[in-house]
Amino acid sequence: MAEEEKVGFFKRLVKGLSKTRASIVAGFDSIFLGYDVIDDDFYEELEEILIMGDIGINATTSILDNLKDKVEEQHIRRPLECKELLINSIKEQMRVDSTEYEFENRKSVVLVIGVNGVGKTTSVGKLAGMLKDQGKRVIMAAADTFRAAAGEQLTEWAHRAGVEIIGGQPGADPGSVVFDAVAAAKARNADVLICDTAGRLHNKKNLMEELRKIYRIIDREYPEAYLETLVVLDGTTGQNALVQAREFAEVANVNGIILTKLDGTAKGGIAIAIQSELDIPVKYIGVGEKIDDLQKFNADEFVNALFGIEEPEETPAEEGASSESGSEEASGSSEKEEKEENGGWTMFTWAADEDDENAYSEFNWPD
Ligand SMILES: Nc1nc2c(ncn2[C@@H]2O[C@H](COP(=O)(O)OP(=O)(O)OP(=O)(O)O)[C@@H](O)[C@H]2O)c(=O)[nH]1
Ligand SMILES: [Mg+2]
Repeated sequence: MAEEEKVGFFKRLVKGLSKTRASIVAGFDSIFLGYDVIDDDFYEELEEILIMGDIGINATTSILDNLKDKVEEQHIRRPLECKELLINSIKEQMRVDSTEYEFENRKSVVLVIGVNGVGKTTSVGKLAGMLKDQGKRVIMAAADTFRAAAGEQLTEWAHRAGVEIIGGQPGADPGSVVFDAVAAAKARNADVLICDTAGRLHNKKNLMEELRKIYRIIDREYPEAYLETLVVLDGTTGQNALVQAREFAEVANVNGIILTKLDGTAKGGIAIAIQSELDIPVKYIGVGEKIDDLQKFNADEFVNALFGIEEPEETPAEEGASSESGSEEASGSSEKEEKEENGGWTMFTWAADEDDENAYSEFNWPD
């Protein structure tokens, strides 16, 4: 993947959050420099800034309560001293435990859900690229059979990421696609199977039924796989994203959030609201439309970027931790498209490796 894109993560994040930051930072400057002592007016204005930054009323209230306690405990009087306290306590609240990414290292199925246009397909593509770069064998399932162009869109992402894709004809049962994709994942010994789903405006009952069906198939056909359900939310929609997260959490066992479009929003604070009100971690953020514009959520960097705090310095050598495995020859893959008839519906597959003669043969839809 584009080596010239090696701009530091923090810098890209800062760029992505520039609109959110501008509104919060201006407010912070005015109160942390404008007030000499911490008093009720100060707290009130701080509250307003946090709410305007879309951090949400509940989250803001708990953040402020926590801050007030600490200020009292530590006998802090000057606003600038409590700025650091405030930011540190938000960071603490936002930290995502590394066990939350367990699915990346297990045989897993990742189900990506969310309403229309939030960035599901794009995120599936980016996530596949990220995992592929880590040396994982990834298969995508195009289980959005609702929209005719959805399969093509995901196929393009499969090409970009250099991974394989299983799909069905428009109108096919999404469950049948998942069934075939599971069969393929097992046959190919895939590490991660990522399923894109339809984002049409579901009513809750339809959504529940569809998800239940998909879960049942995964459960029955692939019980050994670790199941991860990620809800994609559009960061530009602010509080509405929070409402969606809550609704999905009611019908599915949601393990995490992918928060997209943070490059074009003044509402990045919503990440904090989701974490504090729903207790669902934001695991990834989307900061653009390109394949490497998906980042693992990093509380320190995110909060620093949101509040306009300069990182001490970008550590010149990142201890080689992140990208080592990514440089494995990912580009030598060849493209091979084929169509296979299968019990009345067409399955399209795309094999990343020409040498892998082990491509799919027949997978039979049950009953
Ligand atoms: N700027 C920006 N655009 C994004 C990001 N993620 C997705 N998009 C754009 O959002 C639009 C919708 O993305 P899709 O991935 O098609 O969304 P979807 O949820 O799959 O949509 P449906 O399948 O129609 O429900 C596309 O134009 C994407 O390029 C992001 O992080 N930043
Ligand atoms: Mg889509």
